[in-house]
Amino acid sequence: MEGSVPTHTTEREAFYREIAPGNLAPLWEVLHSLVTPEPVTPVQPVMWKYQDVRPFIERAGRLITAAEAERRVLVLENPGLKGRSSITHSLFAGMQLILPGEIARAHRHAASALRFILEGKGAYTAVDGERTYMNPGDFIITPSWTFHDHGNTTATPMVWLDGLDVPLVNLLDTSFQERTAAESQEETRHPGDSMARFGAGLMPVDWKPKTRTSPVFTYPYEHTRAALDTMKREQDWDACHGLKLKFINPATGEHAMPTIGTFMQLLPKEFSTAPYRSTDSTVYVCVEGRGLTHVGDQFFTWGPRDIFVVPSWYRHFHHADEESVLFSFSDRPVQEKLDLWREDRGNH
Ligand code: 1HN
Repeated sequence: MEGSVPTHTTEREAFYREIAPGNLAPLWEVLHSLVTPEPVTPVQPVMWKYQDVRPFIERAGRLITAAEAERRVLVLENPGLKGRSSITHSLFAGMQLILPGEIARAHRHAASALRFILEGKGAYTAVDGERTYMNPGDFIITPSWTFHDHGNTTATPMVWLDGLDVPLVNLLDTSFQERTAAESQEETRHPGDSMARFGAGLMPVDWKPKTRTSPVFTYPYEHTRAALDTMKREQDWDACHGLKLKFINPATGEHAMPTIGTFMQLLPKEFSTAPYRSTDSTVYVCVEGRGLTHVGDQFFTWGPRDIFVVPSWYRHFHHADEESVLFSFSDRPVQEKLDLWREDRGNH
């Protein structure tokens, strides 16, 4: 398997040319790059500092309306995947701006989306007739094929990170999308309804899930931060992760979304994680604190709202200069379901 490419001879080259018009090709010429001993990814380690991107977001706000753009999003495109609107092989990420008074019209698509709120307070996103008012650090889900629209009724801009499984959906040729006739969907439930039904360790007694996505579509930072704060008192730090939680679907105990795994981790001040790698290329967002991540041959020094990528199977470690909180997401649930996910904790 790890052998080299067979020798090229004029006879062989002639043979390859002869079979090509019949849509045939020799496997032995490409086998070594098709089946590699370990992951070989075009995804590159990369970071976007919020302070560098923010002025461009503001300019986009003057250049085009949310109405004309449908979604005013600057794509975070991995330099290893140019022209493919992807941050990793399977995932899209972008920064969305919605200005005071604007709405982003209702639509739905096969792709699942997450919103991770970076800046602003109090604009809403509506999913299936229920509005959620957004605050920094909140993680919000738009499940596959649910109508959603966003609106900013506050006096300040709102910026969030969108994470979608669009590249995966398109790899599988399973994309559908449609709009509603009305720009905004009617409110059919009160804000907080899904949290009350499913987010308090309870659920309606005869409720049966219809999809694999969490029925709690909002995970307020307040709750997440309080959980980390309480847990950190025990000081049982994982060598590779500090204190790391995954967002779950309370109805199943599985990941909150079927295609995108989402996590929040706390690193205490001056903690260095042990080197770690896993097969799911991961997008990180610093929520609080300051620190650095070593990945590949790079050091990323991060602070609040900075975003960086750790590609599949790249060994990396984090160091926190201050107590830090990192949100992250990847296609780990897909890999797990297909029995493909692997990690390497060194000896930890
Ligand atoms: C989308 O529908 C939204 O609904 C955001 O806010 C980003 C990126 C690619 C495709 C669809 C949204 C998107 C998107």
